[in-house]
Amino acid sequence: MSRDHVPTLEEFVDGVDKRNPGQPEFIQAVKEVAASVLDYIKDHPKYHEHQILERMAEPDRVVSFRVCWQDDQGNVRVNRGYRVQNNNAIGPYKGGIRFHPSVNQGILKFLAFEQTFKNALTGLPMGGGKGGSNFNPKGKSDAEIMRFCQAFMTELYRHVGEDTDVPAGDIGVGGREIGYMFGQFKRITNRYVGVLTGKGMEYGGSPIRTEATGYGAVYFLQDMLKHVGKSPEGHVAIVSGSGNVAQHAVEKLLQLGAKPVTLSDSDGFIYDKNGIDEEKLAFVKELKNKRRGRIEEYARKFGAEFHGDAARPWRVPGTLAVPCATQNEITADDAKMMLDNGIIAVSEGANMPTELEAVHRFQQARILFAPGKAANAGGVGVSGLEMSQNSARITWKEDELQRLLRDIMQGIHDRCVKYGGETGGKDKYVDYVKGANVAGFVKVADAMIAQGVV
Ligand code: NDP
Ligand code: 2IT
Repeated sequence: MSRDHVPTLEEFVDGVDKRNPGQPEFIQAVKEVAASVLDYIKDHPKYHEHQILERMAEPDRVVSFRVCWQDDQGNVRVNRGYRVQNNNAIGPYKGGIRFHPSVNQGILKFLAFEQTFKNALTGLPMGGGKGGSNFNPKGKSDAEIMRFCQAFMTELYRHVGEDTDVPAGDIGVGGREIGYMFGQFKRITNRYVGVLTGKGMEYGGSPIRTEATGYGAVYFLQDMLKHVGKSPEGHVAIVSGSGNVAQHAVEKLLQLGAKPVTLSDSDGFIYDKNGIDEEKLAFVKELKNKRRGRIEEYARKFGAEFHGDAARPWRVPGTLAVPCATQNEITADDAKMMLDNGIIAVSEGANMPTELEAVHRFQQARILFAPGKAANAGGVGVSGLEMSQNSARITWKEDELQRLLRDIMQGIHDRCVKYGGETGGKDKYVDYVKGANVAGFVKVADAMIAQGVV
C-alpha cells in the first residue's frame, strides 16, 4: 500500500486481509471502522502521515499460552489461553476475558480492537485489550472452574497489573471466575491491587458493575429515542441472550415501561407474548446464574413458546431490539425481517452482534442503530470507576455510580451526535456507527501522535 495517498477502503482492507489470514471477525471489525474513518483521515492528513489506522489495526502484542489443569476425575486437560493488548495510548489496557469453546486469536483480536474505540468513547483513561480461552465452562463443577481459573492466572499474572492491563468478565466469565482469578493473582504476587474489575463487593468491587452493561445499552436506546422525540415506553422489545447483559437489559427495559418478550441461549429462544416481568426475570437470574440451566425451562414454567435448534429471536415482531448474546447473530435476512416487522431502534448489548450486510440494511432504512462500542460501553465505564475506587481504596455510594453511569452513556451519545450527526438533515438522522468510530478514533489518534512513533 502506497504511503503517499490515503488508501481507498478496498486497498486498506486488502492489506488487513493479507496480514490476518483465517481471522474473519477481526477483518470485519477493522473494515467497519475503516469505512467510517478513511474519509475523515482524508480531510485530516496528519492521521495518514502518522499511519494511525494502520498502527491501531496491529495489536501491540498477542500473548498465547498453554493452560493445564486437572478435571474431577484426575484427567489432565489442556486449553489455550490468550491476552491481546491492542493499544495503550490513552491508558492501561482494559477489557474482558471470555471463556467459550469458540475463542481463538482472531475473535480476541476483533474484541481488543473494538475495545480500544469503546474505552475511548467512555471518556475515561483506558486502553484496549481482551483475553480468554477456548475452555468450555458448561457442565464443569465449581472445583473444576476454580482449578482452571487458577491455572489460567498462573500464566496471565506476568502480563497484567493495576497500571498495565486490567481484565474483567465477558462471555463465560462472571463474578465467580473473577473471584478465583483474583485469589490466584494475590497468592502468586502477594499484592492486593485492582488488577481485575467485576470483583465482589466484599473485596474491592464497585456498586452496579454487574448491572452496568445491560442498563447502559438501554440508556443508550433511551437517548437515541429521545433525540427523535420518542421514548421506550409501551414498545415491544426483542432481546437475545440470557446472561449478564441480557438480564440487566430486560431489567432496565421494564423500569422504562417497555415490554421485553424474548430471551435466548445457544439452544434456542423463548417468546413470551405476555411479556417478561420482574418475577419472571428473577426466575431467569436464578436459572442462569445459580443453577446454570437452559432457557427452555422458562417456556415450560411460564407456558411461553420455545424455538429450538439454536434459533434466534429476530422473527418475533417488535419495535426495539437489544441483541445481548454474541457476535454475528443478526444476519442480513434477519435485518430485513426486523425492518418488515417495523423495528425502529437497535441497541447492541453484545459486541458486533450484527453482520456488516445487516448493519448496511439498518443504515439504509435510517432506523436508530447503536453499535456495541457505543451502546455496551457502560460495563467498561463502571469498570473504569472500579479502578479509580481501588486506587483510592474507597467505595463510592450506589447512587453516585448510578448517576455516573447515566452520565457516561449520555456523554457517548453526545460524541456520536457530534461526529455522526447530519448537518442540515431534516429528520435529525445520526449515523451512530460513523459517530462512534470517528469519535473513538480521534481521541486515541491524537494521543498516539503526541507520544511519537512507538
Ligand atoms: P454471559 O456468558 O453472561 O451470557 C452469554 C449469553 O449469550 C448466554 O445466554 C449464552 O448462551 C449466549 N451465547 C453465547 N455465545 C453464544 C453463541 N455462540 N451462540 C448462541 N448463544 C450464545 O455473557 P455476557 O452477557 O457477559 O456477554 C454477552 C455479550 O455482551 C457478549 O458479546 C459480550 O462480549 C458482550 N459484552 C459484555 C460485557 C460485560 O460486562 N459482561 C460488556 C460489554 C459487552 P449459552 O449459555 O447457551 O452459552
Ligand atoms: O466487552 C466489554 O466491554 C467487556 N466485556 C467489559 C470489559 C471491562 O473491562 O469491564
